[in-house]
Amino acid sequence: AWRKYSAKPFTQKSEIELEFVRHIETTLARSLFNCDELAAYSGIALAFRDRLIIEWNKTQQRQTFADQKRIYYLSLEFLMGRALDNAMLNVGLKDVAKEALGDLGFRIEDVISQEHDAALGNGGLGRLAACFLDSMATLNYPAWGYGLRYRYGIFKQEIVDGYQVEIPDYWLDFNPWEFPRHDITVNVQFYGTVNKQRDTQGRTTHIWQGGETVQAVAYDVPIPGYGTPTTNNLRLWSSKATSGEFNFQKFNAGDYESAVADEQRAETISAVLYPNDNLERGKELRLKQQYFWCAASLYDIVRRFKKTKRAWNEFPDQVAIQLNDTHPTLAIVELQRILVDIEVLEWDEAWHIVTHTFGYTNHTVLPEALEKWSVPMMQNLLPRHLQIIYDINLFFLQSVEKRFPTDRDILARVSIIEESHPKMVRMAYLAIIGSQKVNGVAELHSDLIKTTIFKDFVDICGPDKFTNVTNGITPRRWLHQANPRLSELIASKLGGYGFLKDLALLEELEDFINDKEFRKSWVEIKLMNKTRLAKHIKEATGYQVNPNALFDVQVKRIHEYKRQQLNIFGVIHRYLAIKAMDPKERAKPVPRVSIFGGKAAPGYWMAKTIIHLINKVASVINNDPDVGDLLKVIFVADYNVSKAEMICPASDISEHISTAGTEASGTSNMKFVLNGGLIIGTCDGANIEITREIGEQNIFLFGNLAEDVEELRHRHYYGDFKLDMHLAKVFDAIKGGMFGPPDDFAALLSSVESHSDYYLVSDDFLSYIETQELVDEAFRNQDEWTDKCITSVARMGFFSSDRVITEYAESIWNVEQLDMGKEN
Ligand code: 26V
Repeated sequence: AWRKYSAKPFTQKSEIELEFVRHIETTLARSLFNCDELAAYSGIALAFRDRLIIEWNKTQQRQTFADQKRIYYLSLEFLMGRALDNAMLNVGLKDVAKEALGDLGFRIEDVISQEHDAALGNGGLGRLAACFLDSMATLNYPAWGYGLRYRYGIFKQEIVDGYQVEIPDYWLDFNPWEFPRHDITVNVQFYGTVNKQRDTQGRTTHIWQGGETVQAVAYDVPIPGYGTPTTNNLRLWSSKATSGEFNFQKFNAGDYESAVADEQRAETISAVLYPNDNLERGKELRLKQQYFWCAASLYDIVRRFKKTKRAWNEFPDQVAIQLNDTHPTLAIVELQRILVDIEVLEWDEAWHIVTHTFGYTNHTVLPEALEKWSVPMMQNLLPRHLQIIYDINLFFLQSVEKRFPTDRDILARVSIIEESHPKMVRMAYLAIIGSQKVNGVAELHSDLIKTTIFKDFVDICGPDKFTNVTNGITPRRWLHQANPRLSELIASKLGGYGFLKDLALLEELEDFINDKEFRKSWVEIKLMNKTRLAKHIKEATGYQVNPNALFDVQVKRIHEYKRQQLNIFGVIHRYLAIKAMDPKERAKPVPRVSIFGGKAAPGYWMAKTIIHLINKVASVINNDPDVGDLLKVIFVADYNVSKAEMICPASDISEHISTAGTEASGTSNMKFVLNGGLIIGTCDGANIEITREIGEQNIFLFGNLAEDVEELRHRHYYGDFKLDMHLAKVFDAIKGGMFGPPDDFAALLSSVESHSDYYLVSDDFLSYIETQELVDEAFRNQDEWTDKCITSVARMGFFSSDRVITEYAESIWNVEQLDMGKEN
């Protein structure tokens, strides 16, 4: 009987208009006569949200009914960006919405750009999680994301006098995409003590008592798949003081201030995203965030499993939990605790379940990023978990000792506990021991972890535990949404948008490589995208750049290993060369715009120095009348997902130039190539596989190889170091004050000159500038350049996150797609 009342999704313009007006007038209580773009955004977002909710509810019912194994993706970061455009495209109604908005007097682009980015992530790791959610929904996998609902996402970056300034990102003012579930809460315990007790059967049990309790409240975000009714759920936990007697007592006792302080302390847990990437600092609040989120998520997952009334040994057949880096490793310990302490399973039975449930993805080999928590801190905050970790370690080390009785050092090397002062818990080791599979994110990276940081574990656990799943990106956001014109052009040749669901279909584009009209449109689209970026640059920086120049882009977090310093030194080299030219010669070089963007972690001084140098160099070069259009340097402030959507389609060449062996994968490299840009890069991360797919004639590779890095560093360390002569001239210019007080950059130069050049900037400099000359050369021949671009796009099918998710599902999760029958 309820059926006839159930809500229906709209499909037509008139219906969208009706819903839009209804929301403006009633939900928002505004008059249509003062409906500005922000209100229009709110109205259309609410209309689409309603539509998502219907599919979302149905999806949850369908998945419960199907009763299959589910995927739980645990990530401290989900770098989602904007949701409206994605929602409109995924349900296939953007064109209709555009018309409807047009009727009401709005341009859809202006409305879309009112939305605040959901920026709950630092960079690659968080964006990967977002792409995975998109692919899991699109492929109809029953999957949930679990994360934290930070009140402040990654900070906003402003550039003041050439320096980065951080502004808090308060993004929750109006967020139509989240649904508070005040009825879904979990109490999470911290601190306290552990007492042993004997139960009725004479067994020892552990009771974790006292301490404080914080409440986790669920906020749900619908994740629509593309061209499917599947709308999955992203559940973000928000922290709040428990509404229990504790506060109430204090309150009644007249201790109002302290009750409020408790409240605020609890809310602090989910207040802010840590803005470091690749640097672990061991702060207690971060550990609290991790446990809070793991405990709430595990409780939720177990609760859902228990509803099925299955036996515990079926848990791994119903639940696959993927750990996005080591940040959620405590989930392993928490599940063991639930099974042993609360559900009173035997240790071995519980551990079997745990180790068949989890998978762990490693995203970095940088030693400073590997998480370790001090034992005393963990003892204080999570006393029972520390005991369990010690027990896991004990049983593990016993098994290792049995197998390697003669290896004296192996136990100390692989112990979860590092015997330092203070002792430390090595989270990656715990994650490996507690998981059934461990994967890296590109072939080189997966090989490297097996031969370096996790070598002993390959010997102990066998090679089958370690595997590779090369990263990918969702073509929905990174082609169709970011570059609608290119997507449309491709669709016109391929007979529809099927490639958005099966990116390998792009290979048919090679058939059109000699199609004149097609090539012409291709080139026009690139120019339009560059013009759009030039307009943004003009508005944001005041600098005018020529859209016909070669756009050379490096946008990513600022880090020494990513080597933005190599790029800016190269720019200075180019500038000096132009200055040294006879004015008549200056017609020769290819005009270039060097575009940088990216945030530095607030405490990372060297990264901030690099930003400062880029901005100083920009102001000198951009104002030098000798240079004109030949060279411009731009720093785009506050690089984020939305800016990436504008920048990726507008590059001719982009830079992925990390020291070989340091960038696990990289994913922006894929975004740029998919949008018809070429890349200059080192033999690192996914660059290697991109080369394999698109062909080495279509990429500009340079620099030393990963296998040579150790040897080079070793040599530097023992004094065998000579600064590259071209780089020396660049340094002389900086030291001579060409870009402001040289002291400002002294530490940066000396990291190369006198501190053994750990990132091999000098070693790769010559190769870099020579390769940049090859880029110029190639760009002069626009026809050949276009050949390379089209061929590359045609061969990028492999890098769809749909392929990635399929690999995870088949080789790690053992999860099936939901059969959508006729509906799909
Ligand atoms: C580490 C830490 C350390 C503790 C403080 C907070 C924090 C936040 C994030 C991280 C993770 C850093 C690892 C990371 O982002 N890796 C990137 O992952 C991308 C997706 O796999 C990959 O493409 C990049 O190459 C890799 O750097």
